[in-house]
Order: sequence, then C-alpha cells, then structure tokens
Amino acid sequence: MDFSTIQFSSAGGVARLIFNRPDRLNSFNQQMHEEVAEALRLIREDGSVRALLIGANGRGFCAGQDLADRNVAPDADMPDLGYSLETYYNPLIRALRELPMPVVCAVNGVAAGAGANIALACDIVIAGRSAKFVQAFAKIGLVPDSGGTWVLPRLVGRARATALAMLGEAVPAEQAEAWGMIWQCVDDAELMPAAEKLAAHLATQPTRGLAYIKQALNASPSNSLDAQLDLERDMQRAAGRTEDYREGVTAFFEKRQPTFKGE
Ligand code: T3D
Repeated sequence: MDFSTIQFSSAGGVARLIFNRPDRLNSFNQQMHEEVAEALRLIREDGSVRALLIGANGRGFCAGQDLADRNVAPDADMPDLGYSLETYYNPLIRALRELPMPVVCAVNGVAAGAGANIALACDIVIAGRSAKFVQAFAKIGLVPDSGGTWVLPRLVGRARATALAMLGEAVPAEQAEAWGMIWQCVDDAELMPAAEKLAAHLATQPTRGLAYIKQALNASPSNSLDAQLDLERDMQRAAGRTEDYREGVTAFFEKRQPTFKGE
C-alpha cells in the first residue's frame, strides 16, 4: 500500500508512524484509518521492529474525526457513528494497546477528540510545551471515545475526567504532565529529538519483557489483586524464560551493559 495520509518507515528497530494530513489538523478520514491499520499490521509482522514512535506533521497532532466527512444536513440520514467506532477507532485503540512493544507518542500540538485519546492509548506520551489535550466531544454532542472514558478517570481521577469530558476544556501539556496524564512535557524544539531518543533506547531493551509489562499494566485496572498476582506470576514465568533475562543477569554479574536482542 502506498501511504499518503501517514508517513511510515522503519529503521534501527524503531517504526515511525507520522500523521500526515496537516492541512486538516491530521484529523482522521477513512483512508487515514486504513493506512494506519495497514502500518500497524506491517509492524506486527516485522520481527525487527522493537518500538513504535507515533508523531504528526504540521501544527497539530490530531483533531480526531474529520468532521467534513459527516453529513448532518437536515435532509440527510444521520451517520452511524457506532459503525465508525466498531470498524475504525476501536480496532485502532486495541491494536495500540495490544502491540507487543512500547509505543511512544510525540504530541506536537493540539490533540482533540479521538486524537487526544489515541495519544493517551500509547504507552509513553511526550508533548511539546505548546501542545494541549481537548476532550472536544461534548461540544458537538458526543461522548469521549477511543477509550477516553476508560483511560481518563484512571489517569487523572474521576473528578477531573468528568469535568474535562463535560466541559471540553483544553489541558495544556504542562498541566497534563503535572496531573500524570502524560509522561513528560518538553520544549517544542526538543520534542522529536526526545521522542526519537526514547524510542531508540526502548528498541534496545528486552522487548518481550516490556511487552509482558504492558500486558500486565493493561490488565491491572479490571483485575483484583489476586488475579493480578496470578498474572504477574505468569508474566514473570514467561519473562524468566527469555534470552534477554539470561543476558540481563549475566551482564549484571559481569559488571557490563547488557545487550538485549528482544528474544
Ligand atoms: O464520527 C465518528 O466517526 C465518530 C468518532 C468520533 C471521534 C472524534 O474525534 S469526534 C470529535 C471530532 N473533533 C472535534 O470535535 C474537534 C474539532 N476541532 C476543534 O475543536 C478545534 O479545531 C481544535 C481544538 C482541534 C483546534 O482549535 P484551533 O483554534 O487551534 O484551530 P481551528 O481554527 O479551530 O481549526 C483549524 C482548521 O482545522 C479549521 O479549518 P479552517 O477554518 O481553517 O478552514 C477547522 O475547521 C479545521 N478542523 C479542526 N478540527 C477539525 C477540522 N476540520 C475537520 N474536522 C475536524 N475535526
């Protein structure tokens, strides 16, 4: 597939998926959904990829759904947004959460609607100081989607999640960092270098171990402590059988840096 709504490349164990509809604030249309889904499929099939970096071109990260694609004229049949979520947004969020490697998201400007929640579905989110996160849905009569109602209260607590969802007020990047909504806010000029450095570092780490960490953290919110202890046992058993665990312990005793192969 030739990509145009995204840029996609892979080198040094890092795949880069860059939203590329800057004239539409990188809002999603059907083609962009299809291209992102294809890129994620390629990543899953490429055994050499050990970290994914998501970013965006232009002044914004993503404004969610391209509203120009929604015909709400008085005489039009109202669109089935449930179909849109079932077909496009939900598989995208599931794919990001299930990808067995770290996903770093670099938020360069406004992240609104589904754009905000796609960013928050990633594993480590870094934002430029001028970026902001907007749960824009209520302003057009909609409900936060793309996992927003799940992830927001878990990240910032119910009180803030409710106000953000109902008021649609922007959260500046510094505030998002202070609230624990994202990992880090950096100067705009530092955003891509910092995100690249982080993704490159993660691509040298024990990939399967990181995937087990991700799986355990994903399961944690809906698990009891007992269930989570069982899961940790299973994840640890699997991690303890990786070559990277062998290398980590060996390197520790040899007082050298480990060389992880992601195996
Ligand atoms: O439909 C389904 O499939 C269901 C799933 C829905 C998922 C969703 O994401 S629903 C939520 C959709 N997104 C929004 O409601 C966000 C709408 N946009 C905004 O609130 C603001 O534009 C922003 C907060 C994102 C940015 O504000 P600002 O002041 O920086 O920029 P602006 O001037 O409002 O926007 C710049 C241009 O981008 C403008 O076009 P123009 O006037 O220069 O020709 C604006 O219309 C356009 N734009 C911004 N967001 C969208 C968009 N065009 C289409 N769709 C957008 N989402």
